[in-house]
Amino acid sequence: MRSTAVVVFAAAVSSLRARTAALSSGMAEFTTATTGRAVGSALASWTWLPEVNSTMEEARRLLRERAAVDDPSSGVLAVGAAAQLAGRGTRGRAWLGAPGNVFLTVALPFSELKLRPRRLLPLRVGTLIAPQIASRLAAPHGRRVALKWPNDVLIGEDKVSGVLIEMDGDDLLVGIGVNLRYAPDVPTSGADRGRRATSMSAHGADASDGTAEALAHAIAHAIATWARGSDDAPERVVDDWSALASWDAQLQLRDEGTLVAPLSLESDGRLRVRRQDTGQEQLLVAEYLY
Ligand code: BT5
Repeated sequence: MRSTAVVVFAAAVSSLRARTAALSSGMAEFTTATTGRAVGSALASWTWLPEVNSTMEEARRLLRERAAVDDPSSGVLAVGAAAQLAGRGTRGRAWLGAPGNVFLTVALPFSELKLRPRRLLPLRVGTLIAPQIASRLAAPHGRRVALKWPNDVLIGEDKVSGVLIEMDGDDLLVGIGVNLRYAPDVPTSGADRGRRATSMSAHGADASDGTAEALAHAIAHAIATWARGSDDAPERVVDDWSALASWDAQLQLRDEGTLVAPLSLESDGRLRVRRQDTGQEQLLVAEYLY
């Protein structure tokens, strides 16, 4: 096993030299320029592509390929791309982006995840992404990174990252977009309206060539490492999430347009809010497929 890893690593090393310099974490486990196995890593497979329609579809394709060769080691598969042509958000909304940003999907074997209740998963994912973003910003900005329920990442009031979760057979596909270099103009009306976007580079992050791949890999590695020992206590997820949450930012219920103020996170991942129109409390459930 180990010698295979060394051979793969050696073969890939020359083309990787420039990029590995930028990798901050999990570097020793980063094995190939295009696709490969990170032996000994929590990430069973890492692929980086120049351009895709959506990393969600690429993840599905790679999972199918893996099943076809009857690869006995399932484990966490991740695929990122330098450019994404048809990125999507939840409920058919579009995810905008340009090269220099992060487009990533991490496929987790669902039945192996021990965290219960499963509704806490998207919240845990948010707590794994936010520190990866905060640690790369210029010092004062890192403290302004916050989570908006369930797992958007904000800098101040503006969205820097979004997460889309889908199921594919037994795999949970976690799609992550991060505005590293570029913040798109988000529509202010229509079905795709949303809060203002911002980028990490606008807050002092290095967004030079190679950094998107390094950040994508670091996020995938953090999620895979968590998944390997995912018997998280629910209280810990609730505490971690609550510590990072943006409690001051009001949320707008998409369908009704009503503003609500977040109050607390329930132990099953639902968010308790107060409606601005009636003053009544309400529990929000994230729309995920489980
Ligand atoms: C999300 O949806 O925030 C999930 C985004 C997931 C994107 C990743 S990229 C890799 C993977 N492959 C994919 O095809 N998708 C995933 P939602 O909460 O529905 O937010 C979408 C809304 O955010 C849009 O309707 C816009 O209002 C706004 N938006 C679009 N692009 C944005 C961006 N780059 N930054 C901030 N806001 C954006």
